[in-house]
Amino acid sequence: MRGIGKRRFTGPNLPSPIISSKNWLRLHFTSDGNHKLRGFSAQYQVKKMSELKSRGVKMLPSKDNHQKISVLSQMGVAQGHNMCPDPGIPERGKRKGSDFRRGSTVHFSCDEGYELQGSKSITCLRVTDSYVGWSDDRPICRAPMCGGQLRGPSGIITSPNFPVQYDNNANCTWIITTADPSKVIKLTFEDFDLERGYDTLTVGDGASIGDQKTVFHVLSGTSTPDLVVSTSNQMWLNFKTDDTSGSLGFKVSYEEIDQGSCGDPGIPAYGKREGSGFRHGDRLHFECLPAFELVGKKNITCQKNNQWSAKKPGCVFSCFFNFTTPSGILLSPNYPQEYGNNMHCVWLIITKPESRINLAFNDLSMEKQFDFLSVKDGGKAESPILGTFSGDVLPSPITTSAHVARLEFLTDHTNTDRGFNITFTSKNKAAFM
Ligand SMILES: [Ca+2]
Ligand SMILES: [Ca+2]
Repeated sequence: MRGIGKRRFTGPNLPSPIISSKNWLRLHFTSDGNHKLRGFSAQYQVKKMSELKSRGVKMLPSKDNHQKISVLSQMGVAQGHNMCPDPGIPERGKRKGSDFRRGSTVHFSCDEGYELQGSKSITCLRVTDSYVGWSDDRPICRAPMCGGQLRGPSGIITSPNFPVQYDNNANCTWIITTADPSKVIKLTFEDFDLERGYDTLTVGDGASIGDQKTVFHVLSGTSTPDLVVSTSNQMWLNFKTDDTSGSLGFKVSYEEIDQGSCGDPGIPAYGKREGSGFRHGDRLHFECLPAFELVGKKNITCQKNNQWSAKKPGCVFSCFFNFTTPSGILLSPNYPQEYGNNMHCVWLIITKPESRINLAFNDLSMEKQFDFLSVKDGGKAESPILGTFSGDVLPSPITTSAHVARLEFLTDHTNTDRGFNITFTSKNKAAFM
């Protein structure tokens, strides 16, 4: 029997069953600090070597109960000594063939823009007298590997394997050239998550890859500009990773636009924009909706090098605000991103006399027992408490007895969460009778 040595499994693909070559098998599970997924479940069984004969690691079990081999169970394999288990369909791909009987072959292909890695066809083979198994694993479909020459008018570039973790020691270079030589290239960031400080995407003007004078940005972590516009009809991208720790990677889209423009940077969530020109010298002015604070620059200008003078600002819910509107929305600061540590926020809702306030919770997720939201029936710190909330159980709606409500949000010095999203409305007292 072939020894299996060390094998590593990652991503969503179910590995074939594994048979140890000795009387022991060690599993080692490693995870990094990013992203939580379901994990894995596996079963094991001990069998005499004589029962297994040869053929190594790709065996699959039959229904024959007294001769079952270790099998990974999550997909629920259908077994029979003449039938292989359903090999499934690769994500972003297709399978031709649904006959899984011994001797039959199924074929795989990938959606456009993805490459097949593994076997294009697999055959259900007899492994021993009582076992049949596929000749290989189901292949995977992944984003085109690394780099290339791309042409306009538009397209998408992703890190290798996206949306699965990228490889270590990658060094990929893309050059984009417009189809219309009088135009320039606009690059927009859709997804971006690289190991901060160690894995980078460098974006530069023209086609002199690596030329420091042409570099617009060296990007890492999760922060990106709103967009990047070239000054010529070409732009280059270089993706480099070190030898440990991967991440999700990136997805950017490009499009050719007219010369002399910085491109549309968008409007911040919970904000508004004045000015609609994106050409050299044009200025945009941003404001946030009531109760939101502007973080960043109020005004940005389109510069001669086709770049905005700054990113568009963000609008973050204020930690203190008095609402005087009959209805509105109340969010934890930074919602739906995580709130901060050591916060003590106070919001008052003051509606028309002779009315009552109703609070409906759309979302609530806080560190249980350490971060709290309390709702008080009145405007004072010592007003009676209608409810105190923590954790992630969505509370039922609350109604005050009069026209003033006070909400207080307290967080401790560690661990944050998404926070809350509450809609308030008010009605005449008579409407509640
Ligand atoms: Ca890395
Ligand atoms: Ca906390």
